[in-house]
Amino acid sequence: MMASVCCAQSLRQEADNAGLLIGTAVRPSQLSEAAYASTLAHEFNMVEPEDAMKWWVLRPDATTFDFRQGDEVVRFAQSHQMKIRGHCLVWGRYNPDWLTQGHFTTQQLSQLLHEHITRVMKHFAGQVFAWDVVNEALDENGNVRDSLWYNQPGIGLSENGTAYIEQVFRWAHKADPRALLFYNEAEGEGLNRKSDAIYAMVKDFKHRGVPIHGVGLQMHVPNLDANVPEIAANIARLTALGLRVHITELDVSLPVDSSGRLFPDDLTRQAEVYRGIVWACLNSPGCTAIQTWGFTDKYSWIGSHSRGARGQALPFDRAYQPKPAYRAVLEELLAGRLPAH
Ligand code: 9MR
Repeated sequence: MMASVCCAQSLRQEADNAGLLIGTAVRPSQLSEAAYASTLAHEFNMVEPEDAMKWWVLRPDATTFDFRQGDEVVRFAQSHQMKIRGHCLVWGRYNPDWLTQGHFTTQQLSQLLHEHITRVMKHFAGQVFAWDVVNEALDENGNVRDSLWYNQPGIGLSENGTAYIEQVFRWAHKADPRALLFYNEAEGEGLNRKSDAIYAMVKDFKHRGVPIHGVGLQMHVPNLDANVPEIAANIARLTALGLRVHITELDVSLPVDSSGRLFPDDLTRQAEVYRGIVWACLNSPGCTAIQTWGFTDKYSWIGSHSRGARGQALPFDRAYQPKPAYRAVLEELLAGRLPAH
């Protein structure tokens, strides 16, 4: 008989039982809000700073490291026995102006990036157990994106495909040999040209001994249409390489009308998308974490990003009440992992 949702205590407890990390992105400024903090600590066993460990927060200028916001997240997590995922050391977007407009040479950029990775990882060593080392480096065709770090002007490995990515994984491993190192990507969750390119890259890295331990599948679902069999197949091929998969940024945004109202049945359809994704992860032993990109509709990047056209993407509503999506996740966690076959 299926276990009943009535008696489950929290996502966290059921995830612990299922041997899964259940995490969410957090913003330190919200940790002082009682409902935010208590829901977070009760429901999740892992956190990831949504922005607090990015260049634009950590690096006010070329010589300063400001760890205050990151440390705040670490303190909260430690006082509630939660794991901490770090995000992200290398990303071609959202870098501070002093960096993007500094006219640095490749050699200077290489030094800056090496120093950044080393200082940040050493600062959080023993606290952050896994890092998104590189975020969103590939385009929709699977080509390496033009970026500051690759070829504009890059760190000295431009036109060498994934060589700059390999280089930063090597630096990261040296900085904190105990940290799990992830490549994190958007829109490569199912089977497509981008996910094929991710697969080819990490397979090559594994075969040549480049230190990489996992792939983060972001899983921002914009159209209530996640292809669960494809996602499961992609997770299966990645984990077959001996890599972990983390679902890193799950949210399922819904269209809202001009008065902010949802269309009928969309909360139920949203719940089924959440259910399918949790099922796909639980069905694969190498998929060890599921993380949502925020947890309450009160705070989510979707609203401003879509200029109000979409929203309500997360498992808790604006008043921290669980939505059908929450119940679907809980039910799947209660069902647990499928027996290995
Ligand atoms: O949700 C994040 C938002 O608060 C930031 O302004 C933005 C830029 O740093 O990044 C958002 O998070 C992104 C994540 O870091 C990488 N994947 C896509 C996420 C949504 O844009």
